Amino acid sequence: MSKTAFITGATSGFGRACALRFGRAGWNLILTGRRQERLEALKDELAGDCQVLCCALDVRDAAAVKACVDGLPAPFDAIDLLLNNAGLALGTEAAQDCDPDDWKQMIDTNITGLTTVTHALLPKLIETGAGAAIINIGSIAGHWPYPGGNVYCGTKAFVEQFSYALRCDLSGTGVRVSNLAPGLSESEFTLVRTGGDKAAYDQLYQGAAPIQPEDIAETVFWLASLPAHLNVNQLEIMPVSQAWSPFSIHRQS
Ligand code: NDP
Ligand code: 8X3
Repeated sequence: MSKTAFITGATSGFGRACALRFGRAGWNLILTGRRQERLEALKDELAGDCQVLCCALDVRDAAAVKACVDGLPAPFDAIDLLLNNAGLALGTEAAQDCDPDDWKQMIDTNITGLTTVTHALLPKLIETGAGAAIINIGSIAGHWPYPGGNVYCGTKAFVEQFSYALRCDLSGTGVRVSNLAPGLSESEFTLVRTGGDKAAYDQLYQGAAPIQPEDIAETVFWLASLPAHLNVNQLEIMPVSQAWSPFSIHRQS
Protein backbone atom coordinates (compact mmCIF):
# COMPACT_ATOMS: atom_id res chain seq x y z
CA MET A 1 0.00 0.00 0.00
CA SER A 2 1.25 3.52 -0.80
CA LYS A 3 2.58 5.67 2.01
CA THR A 4 1.30 9.19 2.60
CA ALA A 5 3.22 12.42 3.26
CA PHE A 6 1.82 15.72 4.52
CA ILE A 7 4.09 18.49 3.22
CA THR A 8 3.93 22.13 4.33
CA GLY A 9 5.30 24.78 2.00
CA ALA A 10 4.96 22.67 -1.15
CA THR A 11 4.59 25.64 -3.52
CA SER A 12 8.30 26.39 -3.79
CA GLY A 13 11.88 25.37 -3.04
CA PHE A 14 12.46 22.38 -0.74
CA GLY A 15 8.77 21.54 -0.30
CA ARG A 16 8.08 21.46 -4.01
CA ALA A 17 11.20 19.35 -4.70
CA CYS A 18 10.20 16.93 -1.93
CA ALA A 19 6.69 16.64 -3.39
CA LEU A 20 8.19 15.67 -6.75
CA ARG A 21 10.66 13.21 -5.16
CA PHE A 22 8.08 11.44 -2.99
CA GLY A 23 5.31 11.63 -5.58
CA ARG A 24 7.47 10.05 -8.28
CA ALA A 25 8.24 7.26 -5.81
CA GLY A 26 4.50 6.61 -5.53
CA TRP A 27 3.75 8.24 -2.17
CA ASN A 28 0.33 9.83 -1.75
CA LEU A 29 0.71 13.52 -1.00
CA ILE A 30 -1.14 16.20 0.91
CA LEU A 31 0.32 19.43 -0.38
CA THR A 32 -0.09 22.67 1.53
CA GLY A 33 0.92 26.29 1.09
CA ARG A 34 -0.86 29.59 0.59
CA ARG A 35 -0.61 29.75 -3.22
CA GLN A 36 -3.39 27.48 -4.44
CA GLU A 37 -2.56 27.82 -8.15
CA ARG A 38 0.96 26.50 -7.54
CA LEU A 39 -0.41 23.54 -5.58
CA GLU A 40 -2.80 22.70 -8.41
CA ALA A 41 -0.02 22.99 -11.01
CA LEU A 42 2.14 20.62 -8.96
CA LYS A 43 -0.74 18.19 -8.70
CA ASP A 44 -1.06 18.27 -12.51
CA GLU A 45 2.70 17.70 -12.83
CA LEU A 46 2.40 14.57 -10.68
CA ALA A 47 -0.65 13.16 -12.48
CA GLY A 48 -0.17 9.45 -13.02
CA ASP A 49 2.59 9.13 -10.42
CA CYS A 50 0.58 9.32 -7.20
CA GLN A 51 -2.59 10.60 -5.58
CA VAL A 52 -2.46 14.26 -4.54
CA LEU A 53 -4.71 16.29 -2.28
CA CYS A 54 -4.18 20.06 -2.25
CA CYS A 55 -4.98 22.01 0.92
CA ALA A 56 -4.34 25.72 0.37
CA LEU A 57 -3.76 27.15 3.83
CA ASP A 58 -1.69 29.51 5.91
CA VAL A 59 0.04 27.63 8.75
CA ARG A 60 -0.64 30.66 10.97
CA ASP A 61 -4.38 29.97 10.66
CA ALA A 62 -5.02 27.28 13.30
CA ALA A 63 -8.67 26.83 12.25
CA ALA A 64 -7.66 26.21 8.62
CA VAL A 65 -5.02 23.69 9.68
CA LYS A 66 -7.55 21.85 11.86
CA ALA A 67 -10.19 21.85 9.10
CA CYS A 68 -7.69 20.41 6.61
CA VAL A 69 -6.46 17.66 8.95
CA ASP A 70 -9.92 16.75 10.29
CA GLY A 71 -11.33 16.62 6.76
CA LEU A 72 -8.72 14.33 5.22
CA PRO A 73 -10.49 11.62 3.19
CA ALA A 74 -9.11 8.11 2.66
CA PRO A 75 -6.41 7.29 1.64
CA PHE A 76 -4.96 10.61 2.85
CA ASP A 77 -6.07 10.16 6.46
CA ALA A 78 -3.33 7.66 7.37
CA ILE A 79 -0.12 9.66 7.61
CA ASP A 80 3.40 8.20 7.41
CA LEU A 81 5.37 11.44 7.14
CA LEU A 82 4.89 15.01 8.27
CA LEU A 83 7.40 17.30 6.56
CA ASN A 84 7.35 20.58 8.47
CA ASN A 85 9.01 22.74 5.85
CA ALA A 86 6.95 25.96 5.52
CA GLY A 87 8.97 28.87 6.80
CA LEU A 88 10.67 32.11 5.97
CA ALA A 89 13.20 34.73 6.93
CA LEU A 90 12.40 38.43 6.58
CA GLY A 91 15.19 40.98 6.52
CA THR A 92 18.92 40.98 7.21
CA GLU A 93 19.11 44.16 9.28
CA ALA A 94 20.59 44.43 12.76
CA ALA A 95 18.01 43.82 15.50
CA GLN A 96 17.82 47.50 16.37
CA ASP A 97 16.81 48.32 12.78
CA CYS A 98 14.30 45.50 12.25
CA ASP A 99 10.56 45.81 11.76
CA PRO A 100 8.82 44.05 14.69
CA ASP A 101 6.05 42.94 12.31
CA ASP A 102 8.66 40.92 10.42
CA TRP A 103 9.76 39.30 13.68
CA LYS A 104 6.15 38.44 14.48
CA GLN A 105 5.58 36.87 11.06
CA MET A 106 8.68 34.70 11.40
CA ILE A 107 7.69 33.56 14.90
CA ASP A 108 4.06 32.97 13.88
CA THR A 109 5.12 30.93 10.83
CA ASN A 110 8.33 29.13 11.80
CA ILE A 111 7.37 28.41 15.42
CA THR A 112 3.62 28.69 16.01
CA GLY A 113 2.64 27.44 12.56
CA LEU A 114 4.99 24.47 12.81
CA THR A 115 3.71 23.51 16.26
CA THR A 116 0.07 23.94 15.16
CA VAL A 117 0.49 21.56 12.22
CA THR A 118 2.44 19.10 14.35
CA HIS A 119 -0.18 19.05 17.11
CA ALA A 120 -2.99 18.55 14.60
CA LEU A 121 -1.24 15.57 12.99
CA LEU A 122 0.19 13.84 16.07
CA PRO A 123 -2.83 11.55 16.63
CA LYS A 124 -2.62 10.29 13.04
CA LEU A 125 1.16 9.78 13.21
CA ILE A 126 0.82 7.89 16.50
CA GLU A 127 -1.91 5.76 14.96
CA THR A 128 0.50 4.84 12.15
CA GLY A 129 3.15 4.04 14.75
CA ALA A 130 6.37 2.27 13.78
CA GLY A 131 7.96 3.83 10.70
CA ALA A 132 6.05 7.11 10.90
CA ALA A 133 8.23 10.21 10.86
CA ILE A 134 8.23 13.93 11.47
CA ILE A 135 10.98 15.74 9.60
CA ASN A 136 11.38 19.34 10.66
CA ILE A 137 13.33 21.73 8.47
CA GLY A 138 15.58 23.67 10.80
CA SER A 139 18.65 25.51 9.60
CA ILE A 140 22.31 26.11 10.30
CA ALA A 141 20.89 29.45 11.50
CA GLY A 142 19.58 27.53 14.51
CA HIS A 143 23.10 26.41 15.36
CA TRP A 144 25.32 29.29 14.37
CA PRO A 145 24.49 32.97 14.90
CA TYR A 146 25.29 35.58 12.27
CA PRO A 147 24.73 39.35 11.98
CA GLY A 148 21.18 40.09 10.91
CA GLY A 149 20.01 36.58 11.79
CA ASN A 150 18.44 37.62 15.12
CA VAL A 151 14.85 36.28 15.22
CA TYR A 152 15.24 33.92 12.25
CA CYS A 153 18.15 32.21 14.05
CA GLY A 154 15.99 32.04 17.18
CA THR A 155 13.08 30.39 15.37
CA LYS A 156 15.34 27.70 13.93
CA ALA A 157 16.95 27.04 17.32
CA PHE A 158 13.39 26.47 18.55
CA VAL A 159 12.77 23.95 15.76
CA GLU A 160 15.80 21.94 16.83
CA GLN A 161 14.94 21.84 20.54
CA PHE A 162 11.26 21.17 19.83
CA SER A 163 12.31 18.23 17.66
CA TYR A 164 14.40 16.72 20.46
CA ALA A 165 11.71 17.26 23.08
CA LEU A 166 9.07 15.74 20.80
CA ARG A 167 11.23 12.64 20.56
CA CYS A 168 11.09 12.30 24.34
CA ASP A 169 7.30 12.58 24.40
CA LEU A 170 6.84 10.19 21.46
CA SER A 171 9.09 7.54 22.96
CA GLY A 172 7.33 4.20 22.72
CA THR A 173 4.99 5.27 19.91
CA GLY A 174 7.37 4.35 17.08
CA VAL A 175 7.12 7.87 15.63
CA ARG A 176 10.50 9.28 14.64
CA VAL A 177 11.54 12.94 14.72
CA SER A 178 14.44 14.52 12.85
CA ASN A 179 15.76 18.05 12.59
CA LEU A 180 17.29 18.63 9.15
CA ALA A 181 19.41 21.77 9.19
CA PRO A 182 20.54 22.97 5.75
CA GLY A 183 22.97 25.76 5.02
CA LEU A 184 23.16 28.00 1.97
CA SER A 185 20.48 26.79 -0.45
CA GLU A 186 19.19 28.33 -3.65
CA SER A 187 15.45 29.04 -3.59
CA GLU A 188 12.87 31.80 -3.42
CA PHE A 189 13.79 32.00 0.29
CA THR A 190 16.30 34.73 -0.57
CA LEU A 191 13.81 36.71 -2.67
CA VAL A 192 11.34 36.56 0.23
CA ARG A 193 14.01 37.59 2.71
CA THR A 194 15.20 40.56 0.65
CA GLY A 195 11.76 41.73 -0.51
CA GLY A 196 12.34 40.53 -4.09
CA ASP A 197 15.89 41.86 -4.56
CA LYS A 198 17.11 39.80 -7.55
CA ALA A 199 20.55 41.45 -7.48
CA ALA A 200 21.03 40.36 -3.86
CA TYR A 201 19.84 36.88 -4.83
CA ASP A 202 22.37 36.66 -7.68
CA GLN A 203 25.17 38.00 -5.51
CA LEU A 204 24.52 35.54 -2.68
CA TYR A 205 24.60 32.44 -4.85
CA GLN A 206 27.13 33.53 -7.48
CA GLY A 207 30.06 31.07 -7.62
CA ALA A 208 28.95 29.35 -4.40
CA ALA A 209 27.47 26.14 -5.83
CA PRO A 210 24.73 26.29 -3.18
CA ILE A 211 22.57 23.36 -2.08
CA GLN A 212 19.70 22.83 -4.53
CA PRO A 213 16.14 21.93 -3.47
CA GLU A 214 16.62 18.54 -5.17
CA ASP A 215 19.57 17.84 -2.82
CA ILE A 216 17.31 18.43 0.16
CA ALA A 217 14.56 16.30 -1.38
CA GLU A 218 16.99 13.40 -1.79
CA THR A 219 18.10 13.79 1.83
CA VAL A 220 14.53 13.95 3.13
CA PHE A 221 13.61 10.88 1.08
CA TRP A 222 16.59 9.00 2.51
CA LEU A 223 15.61 9.98 6.07
CA ALA A 224 12.02 8.85 5.52
CA SER A 225 13.16 5.56 3.96
CA LEU A 226 15.47 4.44 6.78
CA PRO A 227 14.52 1.28 8.64
CA ALA A 228 11.78 1.90 11.23
CA HIS A 229 14.13 1.25 14.18
CA LEU A 230 16.44 4.15 13.26
CA ASN A 231 16.03 7.82 14.19
CA VAL A 232 18.39 10.48 12.83
CA ASN A 233 18.03 13.15 15.51
CA GLN A 234 19.88 15.88 13.74
CA LEU A 235 21.42 16.33 10.31
CA GLU A 236 23.31 19.47 9.33
CA ILE A 237 24.24 19.90 5.69
CA MET A 238 26.20 22.69 3.96
CA PRO A 239 27.54 23.20 0.47
CA VAL A 240 31.29 22.56 0.33
CA SER A 241 31.77 26.27 -0.40
CA GLN A 242 30.37 27.27 3.01
CA ALA A 243 32.40 27.18 6.23
CA TRP A 244 32.85 29.07 9.50
CA SER A 245 34.62 32.40 9.93
CA PRO A 246 36.63 33.61 12.93
CA PHE A 247 34.70 35.38 15.72
CA SER A 248 34.41 39.09 15.09
CA ILE A 249 36.19 41.42 17.52
CA HIS A 250 35.16 45.04 17.74
CA ARG A 251 38.26 47.09 18.70
CA GLN A 252 38.22 50.57 20.16
CA SER A 253 39.98 53.08 17.93
P1 NDP B 1 10.90 28.99 -0.34
O1 NDP B 1 10.65 30.43 -0.11
O2 NDP B 1 11.26 28.53 -1.70
O3 NDP B 1 9.66 28.12 0.18
C1 NDP B 1 9.01 28.44 1.38
C2 NDP B 1 7.69 27.70 1.43
O4 NDP B 1 7.05 28.02 2.70
C3 NDP B 1 6.75 28.12 0.33
O5 NDP B 1 6.12 26.97 -0.20
C4 NDP B 1 5.72 28.98 1.04
O6 NDP B 1 4.44 28.82 0.44
C5 NDP B 1 5.72 28.35 2.44
N1 NDP B 1 5.20 29.27 3.44
C6 NDP B 1 5.77 30.43 3.89
N2 NDP B 1 4.96 31.03 4.76
C7 NDP B 1 3.85 30.23 4.87
C8 NDP B 1 2.65 30.33 5.62
N3 NDP B 1 2.42 31.36 6.46
N4 NDP B 1 1.72 29.35 5.50
C9 NDP B 1 1.96 28.32 4.66
N5 NDP B 1 3.06 28.17 3.93
C10 NDP B 1 4.00 29.13 4.03
O7 NDP B 1 12.08 28.61 0.68
P2 NDP B 1 12.85 27.23 0.97
O8 NDP B 1 12.29 26.12 0.22
O9 NDP B 1 14.30 27.51 0.83
O10 NDP B 1 12.55 27.09 2.52
C11 NDP B 1 11.87 26.00 3.08
C12 NDP B 1 12.30 25.88 4.53
O11 NDP B 1 13.71 25.67 4.59
C13 NDP B 1 12.02 27.10 5.38
O12 NDP B 1 11.58 26.67 6.66
C14 NDP B 1 13.39 27.77 5.51
O13 NDP B 1 13.50 28.52 6.68
C15 NDP B 1 14.29 26.57 5.51
N6 NDP B 1 15.68 26.76 5.11
C16 NDP B 1 16.00 27.39 3.94
C17 NDP B 1 17.33 27.53 3.59
C18 NDP B 1 17.74 28.30 2.37
O14 NDP B 1 18.90 28.77 2.34
N7 NDP B 1 16.91 28.42 1.35
C19 NDP B 1 18.40 26.94 4.40
C20 NDP B 1 17.94 26.31 5.61
C21 NDP B 1 16.63 26.20 5.93
P3 NDP B 1 3.40 30.00 0.14
O15 NDP B 1 4.19 31.27 -0.02
O16 NDP B 1 2.69 29.56 -1.10
O17 NDP B 1 2.51 30.01 1.34
C1 8X3 C 1 18.72 29.68 5.81
C2 8X3 C 1 20.19 29.54 5.88
O1 8X3 C 1 22.35 30.74 6.45
O2 8X3 C 1 20.67 31.97 5.17
O3 8X3 C 1 18.14 29.01 6.87
O4 8X3 C 1 20.34 31.52 7.50
S1 8X3 C 1 20.92 31.02 6.29
